Amino acid sequence: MKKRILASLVVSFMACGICAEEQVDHPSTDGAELRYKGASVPVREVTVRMSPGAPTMSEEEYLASSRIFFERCAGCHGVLRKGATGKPLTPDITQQRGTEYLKALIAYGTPAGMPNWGTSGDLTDAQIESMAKFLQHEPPQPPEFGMESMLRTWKVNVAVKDRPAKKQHKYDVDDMFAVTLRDSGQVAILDGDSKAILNIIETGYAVHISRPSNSGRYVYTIGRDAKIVLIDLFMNPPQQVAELKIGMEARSVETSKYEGYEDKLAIAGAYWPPQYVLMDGDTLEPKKIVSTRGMTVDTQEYHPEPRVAAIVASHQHPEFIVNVKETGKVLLVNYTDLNAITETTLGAARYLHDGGWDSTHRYFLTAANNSNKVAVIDSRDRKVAALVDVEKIPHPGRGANFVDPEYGPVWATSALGNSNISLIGTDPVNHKKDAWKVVRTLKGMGGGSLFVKTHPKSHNLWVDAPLNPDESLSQSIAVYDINNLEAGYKTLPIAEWANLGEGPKRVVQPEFNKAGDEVWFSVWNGQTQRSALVVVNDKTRELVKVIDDPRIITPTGKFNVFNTRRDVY
Ligand code: DHE
Repeated sequence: MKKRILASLVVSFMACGICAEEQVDHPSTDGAELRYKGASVPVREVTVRMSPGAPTMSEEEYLASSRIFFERCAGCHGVLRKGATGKPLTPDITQQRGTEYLKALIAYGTPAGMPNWGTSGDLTDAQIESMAKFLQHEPPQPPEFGMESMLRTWKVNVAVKDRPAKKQHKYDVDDMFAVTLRDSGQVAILDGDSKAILNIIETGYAVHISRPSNSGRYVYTIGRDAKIVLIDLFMNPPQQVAELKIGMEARSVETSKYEGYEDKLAIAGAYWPPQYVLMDGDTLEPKKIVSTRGMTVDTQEYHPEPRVAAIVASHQHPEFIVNVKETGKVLLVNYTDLNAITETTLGAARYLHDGGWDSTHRYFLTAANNSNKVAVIDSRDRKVAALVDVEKIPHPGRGANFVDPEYGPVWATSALGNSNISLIGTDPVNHKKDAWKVVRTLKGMGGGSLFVKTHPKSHNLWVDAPLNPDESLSQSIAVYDINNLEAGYKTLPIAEWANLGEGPKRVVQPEFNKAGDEVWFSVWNGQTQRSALVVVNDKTRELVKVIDDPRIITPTGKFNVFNTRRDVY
């Protein structure tokens, strides 16, 4: 039986970091990874697909179970249950296992990372029984999201001709910060110099990242609900001027940076449906939608749901570099002619996630976090320069570039799964024997790290650990002297400086100001608790300012306009 139902599953979007921690309590589960990946999927409409051979269940039961699946399981197992961080759960597998086996699996979890939903008290016996039956049916199919759906969501709120020709305020656009206010679905625009909040802008649900246009005038922001909001920083105060939804779930957005194409185009990648979309840079008008469905890089099997992870704009060619997570492929998407898009497909490794440029902006280094590798993409020669082995679950953000006193230019990544910071040599010309190898491993505070950062003017390497279960680590930052790496790190009690009272107070994502002399941290607390931004003097490592305005709700990523548009990190 196959029936399309607009079930309007209003799936409440739990704050993945915080709620997942409260819900998951399996002794052998990697807590940091689950806290990070176990986020709910904001899918609202599904098609019920009952399968022959599966235990009978009512449509109501099926829909209730699919709701639980999207809230708690899809982040790891994928919307179509084809497997991602979690194992595949398609009917050919689950029907063989049978109801009793699946009930035990869901109730007790596994040492490989599946949480114990039953013994933790998160799911009742009746819910577990339904889930065990539901998993033996075809996965519900969320709708596609093509041009017609997209155009229905497209709005230009301020026409290009009505936007100011020059900036209308005294602030330096290049030193502005776009700050993700994750759980309020907003972005705060702050002035880097005065630290004043210039505006709070409504964006998508559980907003994820922001990227400024090449000129710095515009900021593109994307929410987990795949809504892009375009912010014009020339306006006083900076304001939202256009919006578009490119699917039902997404994480990445970027804009064209190649000479002659500056500010012209934008691209966004979706988790669901698996596709990327090219848009007009100043209106967000969608121009081309390209599916990423296809074969996996290694086993060469079809994957129906390869999600789009990080996207960067090439400086070498008029191309976007698109990470396709589940197939482990990197696409070089040439945008010179939107009616004849060419894609160069590079085989890397699974599952591609985030990454950033080396200091020359020729090589894109990106984490394949399930393979424990960093793929090095040579954007000039359009090839994979190397697949570098690193330790468990690399997570660089955009990484950090500096000159190692012994090994020359390196790019650094920390990790979710262990406390090491891996330094990879990036200079195949003057340091050939060290290029594309881990040349040095620094011992960090602990696992659960997400982001590292430095700046060409800084001698410090800053490393967070927001997902470490030990609060003394997740609420602090580690800082290394790049000229004396062997001396190890010092910790700064950033959350303590913010003095916020109750809450998890995770210290996350260092980000420099334009001058490279101050570094900003988010103290990410619960939605109803006080959060803050903490600004530190990079040279003295002393506190400059705590920005604890009540409007700063659950801050996570911060994007300095100059450093982000020029890929300085
Ligand atoms: Fe992110 C970047 C996906 C959870 C904060 N995150 C990215 C990118 C991807 C991604 C694909 C790279 C975008 C790019 O460069 O184009 N993130 C995901 C997930 O799938 C995941 C694991 C679970 C989820 O359901 O979203 C996830 N991310 C988180 C968080 O829990 C974080 C810590 C807090 C939050 O805001 O939700 C978080 N992700 C960030 C930040 C960046 C990011 C701050 C950008 C870092 C940068 O410096 O560029």
